[in-house]
Amino acid sequence: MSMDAVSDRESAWAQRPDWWKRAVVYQVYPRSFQDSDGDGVGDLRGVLSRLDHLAYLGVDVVWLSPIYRSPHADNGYDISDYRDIDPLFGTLDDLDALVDAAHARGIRIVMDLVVNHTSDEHTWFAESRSGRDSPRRDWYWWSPARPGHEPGTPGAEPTNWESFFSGPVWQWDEASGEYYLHLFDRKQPDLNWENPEVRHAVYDMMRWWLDRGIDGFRMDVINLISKRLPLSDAPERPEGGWADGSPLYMNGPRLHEFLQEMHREVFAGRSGLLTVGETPGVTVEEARLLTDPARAEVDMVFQFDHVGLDHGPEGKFAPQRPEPGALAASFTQWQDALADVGWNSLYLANHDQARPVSRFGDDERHWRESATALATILHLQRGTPYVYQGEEIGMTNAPFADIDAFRDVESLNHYAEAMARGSAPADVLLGLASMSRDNARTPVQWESTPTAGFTTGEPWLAVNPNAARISVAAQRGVPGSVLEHYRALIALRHDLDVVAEGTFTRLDVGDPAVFAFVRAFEGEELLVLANLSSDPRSVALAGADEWDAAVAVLSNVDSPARVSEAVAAPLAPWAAAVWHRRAEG
Ligand code: ISL
Repeated sequence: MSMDAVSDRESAWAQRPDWWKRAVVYQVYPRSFQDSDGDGVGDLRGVLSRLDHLAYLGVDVVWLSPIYRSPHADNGYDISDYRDIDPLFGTLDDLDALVDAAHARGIRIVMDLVVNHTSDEHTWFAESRSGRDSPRRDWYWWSPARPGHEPGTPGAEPTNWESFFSGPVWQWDEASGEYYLHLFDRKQPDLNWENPEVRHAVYDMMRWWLDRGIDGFRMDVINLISKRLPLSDAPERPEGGWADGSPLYMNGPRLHEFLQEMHREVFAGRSGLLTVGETPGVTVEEARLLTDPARAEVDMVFQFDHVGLDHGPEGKFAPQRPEPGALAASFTQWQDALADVGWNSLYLANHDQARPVSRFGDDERHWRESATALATILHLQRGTPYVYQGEEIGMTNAPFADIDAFRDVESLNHYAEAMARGSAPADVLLGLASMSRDNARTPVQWESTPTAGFTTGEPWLAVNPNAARISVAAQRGVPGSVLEHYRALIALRHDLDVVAEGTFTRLDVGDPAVFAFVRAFEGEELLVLANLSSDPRSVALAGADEWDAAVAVLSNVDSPARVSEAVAAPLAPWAAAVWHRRAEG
């Protein structure tokens, strides 16, 4: 293509309301990205200093995890002031400088929007808590004790729901004589979205940020904002204990109404933005409604099916290895479900998920191959891919051996509860080591030094010792490295319309562990073949020789350039290869 044609395409895409179909988003978890002042915690100036890495990678959008004022009970997902930056991360001026510098490189900045709950240290909550007649009392969920129970004693909680972070969702407030609801930690009280004043305060804050120049929002647990009323008990679990209240607070009756109102109040008349809802427990039916452009709710959502594949019957912290093939089947279901309406977010990693190369790949025997195979199948699906910091160099889980090594509130609460129940510490630690969110939060490995170039001080969470082997410095410019593979995948999305816009069709090649699919758009086709297992796998590809004129565009192993030859022998463990062709004429 000529340079003129390239820039025509660029500007045509830039005008489109669905520009994000061609975009790749990079998630920065600022606390662990880059420290600029030696306090051991990453900060905004640190992010600014690493923008060149993001430009090198080629990403279009950065999603910043929360940097607002916060007591950091949940690393910033507990906000005490929505209109200021936490001093740990810098100042509003630092943020403006970062936004300007990113924009100068053609990178948009999306902020995290955490409005299902605030911190208990937010002034809204302080006022709400100040007394039952406070004008802000019903900005949150307050409730008296269960009838017939002594307030503040076990069993007196208004409902029997279990918190995401262990224990009950209700906290007794002695001073005002009622309980408040917190689906997460007790320092994260839920806002009452039934109250229009709450909603309009949130919309006002969102407009304030957009006016400041940010380019959209990743909306934290946005499908929890509408609760089923009146709040009531969930069915008991057979084994007793706290019950799963999620059917009573997820995807509630007013969710779509609230999001449509938000869209009208905040996004209407603005362009070039990205909105993505984080929606645990979302079904394909709900996702179609949430992301149908005609309904004007959000551009896309994060669904959770594939990241639950390794949760065991006793939950996330008792994981089990999914069948090879489970991941491909789950992705295929979502590709098919959103084929005609809506849009997928494509992710394997974020700050809440243990590292995908350790969970779904093989970080011992086939580290490079499995990291690049997982990247290939993710980025070449139909949807918008998200790269989580460190994923682009194949960062792995960390060798956590002791409870003192963990920092995450979810892990610490889980451990405390398991100890109170009398579980064996070694068993609990094993579950945490493989599934704790802290696996995702170890500092980015920039260099092969003890603090990995992250800080000159003591890192808030230990650097993974494998920084000696796995780092940006060791991979940049090295052909075949994980980093260069990600760069190539991102470039493919920018260069080929079929990646951004093509339909998705899974091919049955006789083995569920082989993820084979075709993307097609206006006479252009892409074939992706990936062995998602640590064994060689045979491929029965009908009409393989019809692909022989196709060009091999990317592969993570040495493999024949022609499709028919590539499938003549079994695919090597975690081999992934991509071919492209255009129709004749
Ligand atoms: O990681 C999880 C627990 O295993 C998820 O259930 C997670 O809590 C859920 O996806 C919601 O996550 C979001 O909201 C939380 C915050 O702790 C997470 O970091 C955030 O991504 C509360 O704000």
